[in-house]
Amino acid sequence: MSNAQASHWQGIQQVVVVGLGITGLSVVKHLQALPYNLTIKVIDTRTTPPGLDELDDSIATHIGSWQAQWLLEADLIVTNPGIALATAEIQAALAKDIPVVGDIELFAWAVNAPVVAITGSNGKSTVTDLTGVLAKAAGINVGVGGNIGVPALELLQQDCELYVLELSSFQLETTSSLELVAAAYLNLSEDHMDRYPGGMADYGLAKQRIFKHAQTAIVNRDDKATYPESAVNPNIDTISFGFDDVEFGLIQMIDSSKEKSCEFLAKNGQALLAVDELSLVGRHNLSNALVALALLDCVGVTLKDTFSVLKAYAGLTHRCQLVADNGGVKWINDSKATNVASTLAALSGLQLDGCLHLLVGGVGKGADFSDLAPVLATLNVQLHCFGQDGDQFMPLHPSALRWDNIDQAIAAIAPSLKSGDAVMLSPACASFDQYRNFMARGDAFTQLALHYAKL
Ligand code: UMA
Ligand code: ADP
Repeated sequence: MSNAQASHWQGIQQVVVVGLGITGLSVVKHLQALPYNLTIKVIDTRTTPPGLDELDDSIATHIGSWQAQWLLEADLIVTNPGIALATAEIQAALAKDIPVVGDIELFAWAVNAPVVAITGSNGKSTVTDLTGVLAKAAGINVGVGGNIGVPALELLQQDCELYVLELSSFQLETTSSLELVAAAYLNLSEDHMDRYPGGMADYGLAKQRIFKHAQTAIVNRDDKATYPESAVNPNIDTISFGFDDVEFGLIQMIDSSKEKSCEFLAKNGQALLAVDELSLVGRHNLSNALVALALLDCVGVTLKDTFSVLKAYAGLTHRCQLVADNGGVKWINDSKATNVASTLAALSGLQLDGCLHLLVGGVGKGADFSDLAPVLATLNVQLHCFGQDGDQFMPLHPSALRWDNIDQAIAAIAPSLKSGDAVMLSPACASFDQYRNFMARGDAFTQLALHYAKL
């Protein structure tokens, strides 16, 4: 460990980890492996927090409520991204100048290799995964993690040459010193309004933190909110992506092998790869591919070494995933669409001959769903509203029907399905009212799709 890394731990003896889950567990393991003989305590306000069984007996735990005294005695507090800094108990500690950080800040204190990171409201996981897959194709020993589901601190054990991190606004709130070779900010649209009382301004400010110690910002030409504010980092370089022919973009040119004009992914007007050779579906995924290429360009990867793998990459599960196609009826799992913009992206990529049965609802997180109405008005759609906030979707389209859950909706839809129709779960909401997470919701939909597709 370097002197600079050790300096972060000077004067720290008592560390309180708030929130277990996979993040809290990774933090405890990281702290235990440090050479400082720290006293570690864990607080989780849940009565049966995930990961409790995996803690060893040397860790003091307080479960089911807050333990304000422990927080006020701490030299350092490490919070799970699910804990808002605005929480009264955390504010009381901050008022006493006790530092509060997240797992990504601890990662920043320890990492010894280049890091690139991705934030934005939609597309983070796809870009993060794709960047990792392409880096691997170029022969790099790469670690991929963060909000995508592998805690960043766990990656350090792999001793990688490059780290690719997906960072949520929650994680960025508690990150101050992460040095990045490149930071991509994909887009900003309404999400997590229940966590940000100051609305979009607060949400956007949290995301801007990704640029604080980044050399290069990768930004969206169609979304000015993704550009670094000079107060955050006045010296940062900027590379943009978008659908015109500037920097990372798209160009139209004759493909000699096909003897016709085709669209190409391009860098500075030079063709990289024909769009029709990609397996990824939807215009939003062209942006995602351009960002992954821009990130890899920043770390010195020869882009053409990644093209054969980029062509074959078909995306992650639960994102506009075709899970059954039976008798011309398509069943599409887009469970990861947890906000309005991602559902709009899924709708914009659809080409159907028949009726779209769209399943929406769950936990709305304080969002305004009205932007869906004008798009739904242009489609041959039957809207099915379910879950805790299903009522909020009912005024969006005259066809709207109300169901308790997707099981009930699909049982009613299935008998009338005809060739050319599609059933799509793209709920624009979080899943926590009825499922453990969006994966469990997507798996439940897939099971129903496979069951009814067989009948
Ligand atoms: N919680 C409490 N009391 C506590 C601790 C947590 O009520 O004392 C609640 C939180 O309010 C939150 C949940 O528990 O609702 C989060 O805890 P968790 O055990 O699920 O957390 P982890 O397993 O550590 O998962 C976290 C991220 N979760 C959140 O940010 C809410 C995961 O992102 C991430 O993959 C993981 O760390 C690894 O980095 C999930 C997510 O939903 C997928 N992220 C949001 C999103 O993508 O929209 C930001
Ligand atoms: P995130 O990790 O930011 O939630 P994902 O890659 O998991 O992003 O995709 C989540 C949802 O957003 C999916 O439903 C997908 O169809 C949609 N999506 C993916 N990329 C984009 C993009 N660049 N712009 C808008 N929507 C997108």
